[in-house]
Amino acid sequence: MAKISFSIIALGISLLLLETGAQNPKKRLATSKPPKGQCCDEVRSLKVQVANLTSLLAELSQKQKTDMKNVFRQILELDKQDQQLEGRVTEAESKYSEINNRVEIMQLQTLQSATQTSSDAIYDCASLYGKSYRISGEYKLPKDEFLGAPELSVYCDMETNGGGWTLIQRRKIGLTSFSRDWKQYKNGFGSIRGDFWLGNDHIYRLTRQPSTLRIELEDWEGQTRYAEYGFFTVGNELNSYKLLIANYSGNAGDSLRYHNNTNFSTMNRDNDKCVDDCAALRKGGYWYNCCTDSNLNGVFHRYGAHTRSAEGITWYAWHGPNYSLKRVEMKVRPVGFQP
Ligand SMILES: [Ca+2]
Repeated sequence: MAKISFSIIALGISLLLLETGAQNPKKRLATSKPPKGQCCDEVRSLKVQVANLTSLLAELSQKQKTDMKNVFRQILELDKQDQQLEGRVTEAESKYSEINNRVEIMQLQTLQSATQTSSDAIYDCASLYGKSYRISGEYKLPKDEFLGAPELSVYCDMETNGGGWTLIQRRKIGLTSFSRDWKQYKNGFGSIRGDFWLGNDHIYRLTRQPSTLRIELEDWEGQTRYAEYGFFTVGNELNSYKLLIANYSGNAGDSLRYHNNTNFSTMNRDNDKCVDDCAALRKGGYWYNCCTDSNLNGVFHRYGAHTRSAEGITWYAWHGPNYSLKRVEMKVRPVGFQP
């Protein structure tokens, strides 16, 4: 405010100088001592001008005060509006979070009711069997939005020991390499009608319900054996797909017990319980301990016997560490499945 007043005064003075200078420049230059009457007239006129300017200044100063008041009032008004807007935003935010909460509760309720009425939903080959699909072959499981699981092609065994089995692994042709990295074992690889690994994420999804694992083996002489585990579950990726099995039955011998409670390892992820790198030595992805009592994702050796190393598709309890099996199938089914 002081600054503005000062500028106005300066303006007034310069106007005054300009006016007196411009009014009679010749006269001033020409006569250094003007006559008495003329001098008094000039003083009078200057006085009038000063008075006029003073009143103008007072007027301007008054106007400025009013303007400042108005500006101040406007600022207060804006501030009030701002507070109101802020209040509305807070209100909207709390409403949004409330709606979010309700959506979460609804999702949980839907998930629970879906689990309760599991006879309607299709989770695996057992669900399909329950819907009277009785022919073994390739089926599509619908995507599971709650688990974030995409649509999935599976092979269903609808015949063995009552059917309803979802295959998680098969070895029979021998052209697909099983020496793969973590990501490939995570997502799965191979052909669902030939040799494949379903994928650790999918196996995790399938074994979220209490599950049975059945392993079927065949040697190059055409003999078959099986091992069944009444309890089978695989952790999620954060838990390195840790294997938990129990309740063995069968005629192949229990060559998975040694791998119980171990994490999954691949060529680029050594999670085994050994100073050695088992996945590299055994050339597969598996729940390696230190290292194997079975190696179902090992190297396919035609005609079984091999002496190079214990890298074949082995089940020690049946054919030992140097005999690669001709055929393997690993399959899961919910515990308490009724054919
Ligand atoms: Ca190791």
